[in-house]
Order: sequence, then structure tokens, then C-alpha cells
Amino acid sequence: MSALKEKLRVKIEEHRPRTVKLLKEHGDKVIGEVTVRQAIGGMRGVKNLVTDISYLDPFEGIRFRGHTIPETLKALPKPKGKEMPYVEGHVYLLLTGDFPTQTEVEEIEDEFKQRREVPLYVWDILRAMPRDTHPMTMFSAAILALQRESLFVQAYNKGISKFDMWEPMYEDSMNILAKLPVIAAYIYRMKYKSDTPIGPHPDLDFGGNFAYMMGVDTPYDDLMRLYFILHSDHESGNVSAHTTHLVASALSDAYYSLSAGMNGLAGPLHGLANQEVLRWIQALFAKLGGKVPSKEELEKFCWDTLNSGQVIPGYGHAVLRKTDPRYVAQREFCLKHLPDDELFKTVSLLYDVVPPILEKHGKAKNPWPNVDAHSGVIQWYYGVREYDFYTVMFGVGRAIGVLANIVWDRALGYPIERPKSLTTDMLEEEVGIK
Ligand code: NMX
Ligand code: MLT
Repeated sequence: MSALKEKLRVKIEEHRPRTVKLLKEHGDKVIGEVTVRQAIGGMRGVKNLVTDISYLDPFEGIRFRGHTIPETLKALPKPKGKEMPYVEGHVYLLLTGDFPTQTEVEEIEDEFKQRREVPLYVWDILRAMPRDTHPMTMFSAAILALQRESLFVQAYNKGISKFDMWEPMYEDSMNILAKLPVIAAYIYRMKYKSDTPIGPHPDLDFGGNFAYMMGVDTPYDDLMRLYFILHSDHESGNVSAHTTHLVASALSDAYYSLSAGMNGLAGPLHGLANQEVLRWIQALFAKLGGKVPSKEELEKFCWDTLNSGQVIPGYGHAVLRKTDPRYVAQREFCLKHLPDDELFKTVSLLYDVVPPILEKHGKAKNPWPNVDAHSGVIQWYYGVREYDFYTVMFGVGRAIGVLANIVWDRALGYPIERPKSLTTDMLEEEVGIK
């Protein structure tokens, strides 16, 4: 058994009594209430999910296993001579709650190398799809196609105790994670680079290999290490995490669950917003004949967008009530690596322009930028300009968090998810309209 799996076993055994005690001794304690607005309005703010992988404070932003983004980036080990940490180390942190040592991280790097070979039928399936299929459809289909490899299903069919289920879920999750950068880069090179896929490099880590397989030079590797870490998890209620958790709660395996989560990520109000941001900015550039927009032109474009009933992509959030620290981390990367880039300057100008407009517009509860407002501009700078691919990279990162979550779901024996619904008649009766 790998050191990571052994560590996880210990952590799981230590944690289980806490969940048992909460349920047994405090199971009926009330921790919130639900209003009519929440029932109709997407359950916003209803406290009904439990995860220890990450927590999102509305004003502080995300903490991974209790650590802010700057703390996480500082404490995780880095490949020699690199600015950003190993993604493998973040996998270790999210699964176990501890920062790994250099040796522990290198063990996972090796483990991923052993697990990353993608069966040929996956390439056949991708190649059989029309080339103009959206890359998120290809990505989700590839994950789903791999479902026949599930060790969880094999174990289930043989008969497995509920409390051992985390082990095959972990094996499936690690197998998927190792393959995702290979699949994503393959889709990119097949679709947009004249069908010239580049295979993995034997000496490179998760982020370095992704950059290599995309065919983009350093410091793109460091950007992608940062990118995958930043996008990994955002507590449990977001659409991709919640969907993955919900599907897994039926004891569907990690392939079924992740593919479903990715389909949620592909929505424009969720992960696809990063593509929408670039599409929106490029539409403005096209309108101005390629000229960099002035502040006044940006303001007019924002109002035109709002007045035509559309949202400003990359701004607002269901939970956050301040600038997303994932936006800040990407901005810092830009200030260091591409301070004079015109598109970065436009994104920076939007940061000045959009919040007061959204405040004046008076609808969005959070006028500040989210992670998606920034990610596209850096990809564009490094030559990855096919913006409908951006959500696939979000998906590779997001898989780290949602898979860690479903391993723990099985470890703690969480049951099938099944909230209760009411009819409109019942709500009207409840509030005294009828
Ligand atoms: N531009 C225009 N209107 C907005 C925006 C925005 N960026 N954000 C929220 N609103 C509107 C929203 O559509 C709603 O209008 P209505 O009452 O007519 O339905 C109203 O403001 C209240 O919405 P909120 O409660 O502030 O936001 P909610 O929690 O419902 O939705 C988002 C959160 C993120 C879906 C929303 O802010 C949005 O659509 N933002 C733009 C898309 C985006 O950037 N999504 C990416 C989110 C991050 N991610 O990666 O997933
Ligand atoms: C995410 O990273 O999942 C988004 O910010 C959306 C969310 O948290 O609701």
C-alpha cells in the first residue's frame, strides 16, 4: 500500500468516531432553518452539506484544509527551480489534511506516472466525435468511457463492506487524476493543433507534464501548477462538487460521478464563465476594430450587456462577498509575468469599472470578480487562445477536490442524498395565502 493510502487509512480511522458521535449524541440539534426564498432560490445559504476538504468564508474566500491560498502555496513542496508547488502535493493535502514532505510528494509523482496510461478505446471514442464537438463534451465523455475500468464496481459486485468502500473509490480516483491531464491535452492538440497529440514526458510532474503535452513553454508549467491548485475545490455546495457528491451518494463510482460533475461545470453560470469572459472581451475588441477599449467604452459595453438582460461574466458569486482570492492570486502572477499585456490591462480596468456599475444596477449581491474573470487572459497570453477549451482545464483542477470529497464520503459512510420537495400549493398554505 502506498504511503499516501496508508496515511489516509489512519486519518479515516481517527475521523470516523467524530462523525459517529455527532450523529449519535447530537443528531437532532438544529443548525439552521429554511425560508421560502431558499427553497425556491437554489438553496442559497442552507447549511446541509458536510466536508472537511475546504471551507468558503464569504469575506475571506477559500481555505484548503484550513489554509488560505497564500499559506497553501507557501507550505507545499515545489519542483526544483520552480515558482509554484507540485499539484501532487495539493492532492496529498486535500486527501489527508497534512502538507507532504518532498519525499512524499515525489512518491505521488511516481504513482501518477504508473497510473496515467489511457486505454486506446478512449482515443477511438474521442476521434469518432465530430471535431467541432465542445471540448467539455469530449472531456466528460472520455471520463465516462473509462467507467469500465472501475475497481469500485468490481469490488461492489464481489461484495464489499460499506466501510471498506473508500479503498476502491480511492484507487479509481487516483487512476482518473493521473489520466486527466493526458486526456485534456490530447483533446486540445487533436482539436486545435492539427491533430498532433504529444505524449507524457517521463521526468515531469503533473503541472509540468500538462504544459509539455500542450506544447507550451515555461513558465506555462508554473501557471498550470497554480491554476490546478486554485481551481481544485470550493467547498461542497458549488454545482460541480455537489453534483459529483450527489451522484456518488447512490454508490455510483468515481467515473460516473466525476463525469456528471463536469457536465455541471460546463454551464455558463459555473465553470464555463471563464470561456464567456474571453468571448465577451473579444467581442468588445472586435466591435472596436481591435483597439484597446477606453474606460468609457468599457463602461458602455457593461451597460449594454446588462441592459440586454445578460450577466457580466466573471463577476458575482453565490457565496463570496469580496474579490475572490483566486482572482488575486492570478493577478499577482500577471503582475510578475505579463504586467504590460494589453488584455491584462483591460481585465485590470474592468476591475475598476464593473463593481460600481453592478452596484448601481442593484441586482448582484456581490459586485466583485470571481476566479473566472482572470483565468482566460493568462491562457491567451501564453498562446492558448481557443477559449472553449478553458473549462476543461478548470475540470482537471476541480477533479482533485471533488474526488477527494467522494473518497471521504465513502470513508464516513454518508448515505444516499435525498432532500424533500414541496408543491407550490403547500408553500402557499404554509405562508397563509390559501
Ligand atoms: N451580472 C449581471 N447580473 C448579475 C451578476 C452579474 N455578474 N451576478 C448576479 N447578477 C444578478 C443575478 O442574475 C440575479 O438577477 P435576477 O434577480 O434577475 O435573477 C441577481 O443579480 C441576484 O443574483 P445573486 O444572488 O447576486 O447571484 P446568484 O447567487 O444567484 O448567482 C452567479 C451567482 C455566479 C451565478 C452570478 O453572480 C452570475 O451569473 N455571475 C456571472 C457568471 C459567472 O461569472 N459565473 C462564474 C461563477 C464562478 N464559477 O467559476 O463557477
Ligand atoms: C467554484 O469554484 O465552484 C465557483 O466559484 C462557484 C461556487 O463556489 O459556487
